[in-house]
Amino acid sequence: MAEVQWFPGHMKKAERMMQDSLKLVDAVCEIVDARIPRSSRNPDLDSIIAGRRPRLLILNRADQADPAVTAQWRAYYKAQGTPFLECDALSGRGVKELPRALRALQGKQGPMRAMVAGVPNVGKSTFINKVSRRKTAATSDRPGVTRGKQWVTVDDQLELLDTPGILWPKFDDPAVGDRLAFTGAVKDDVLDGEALAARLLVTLRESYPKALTERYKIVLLPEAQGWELLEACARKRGFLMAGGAVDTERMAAVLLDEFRGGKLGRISLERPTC
Ligand SMILES: Nc1nc2c(ncn2[C@@H]2O[C@H](COP(=O)(O)OP(=O)(O)O)[C@@H](O)[C@H]2O)c(=O)[nH]1
Ligand SMILES: [Mg+2]
Repeated sequence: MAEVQWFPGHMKKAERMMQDSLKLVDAVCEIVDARIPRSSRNPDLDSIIAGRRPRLLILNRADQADPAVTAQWRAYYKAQGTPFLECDALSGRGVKELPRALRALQGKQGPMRAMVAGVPNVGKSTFINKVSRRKTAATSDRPGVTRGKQWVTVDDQLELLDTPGILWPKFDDPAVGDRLAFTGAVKDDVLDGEALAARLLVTLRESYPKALTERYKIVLLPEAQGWELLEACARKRGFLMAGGAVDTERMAAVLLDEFRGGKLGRISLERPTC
């Protein structure tokens, strides 16, 4: 992961754009993925905001996260005094709390403007659409769709600025890069899908073995390597190539797709404690 050159020019541009836009807003909504609330926080956002604006943390995709783990995060943020909101932008659960939460953060009356920031594909545009009950912010199931600067009027009291998703140039911890890739924040075309899928299988064997055995009907030997698990899944699915070799490339794509699509159930890859 770390060796891949994947910090594209448009992300650098986006960082500059956010820096410039900061003076136009009263607050920043940082949207994170509830399945990876730590890894999906961009460390560069701290230096972009530099304490100049209050920040509301928004745990989106709560519908895909393990509810028991999300409860741990809730307790953790409360103990830390971190203002946060938990939601599911697809169904809209929790999003209507936004104006109230921003108001509490700000402690001021009158119209407010907030910038919505976050890594690619976390649900920024979907969230904005739900809050504003419009279809103005472009959404996509691929990272990197929002490119320009987009203001969306919610009502006469609130305006939101959609921003392109940004990542940061280097992951200090390769596990962070993996988690962002598992959940779809990093574009697939810069990744080795089979290696990634193999690592996802090892991760899931550790924390959600039942999800794996139920979906793919494989035996989870503790000593099996990730690629062996991937082969086992491919065999069970009948993904064979001419000559009889298992098509692990196809299985990798299917696994990542099914994981991201929630077919393996509600899974969280990070807890406040580890
Ligand atoms: N299950 C689920 N899917 C979501 C949620 N929020 C967004 N999505 C989906 O994730 C994909 C990316 O959303 P988008 O808003 O374009 O992400 P952005 O890149 O951060 O603007 C879309 O297919 C959305 O429908 C959510 O809370 N739950
Ligand atoms: Mg977007």
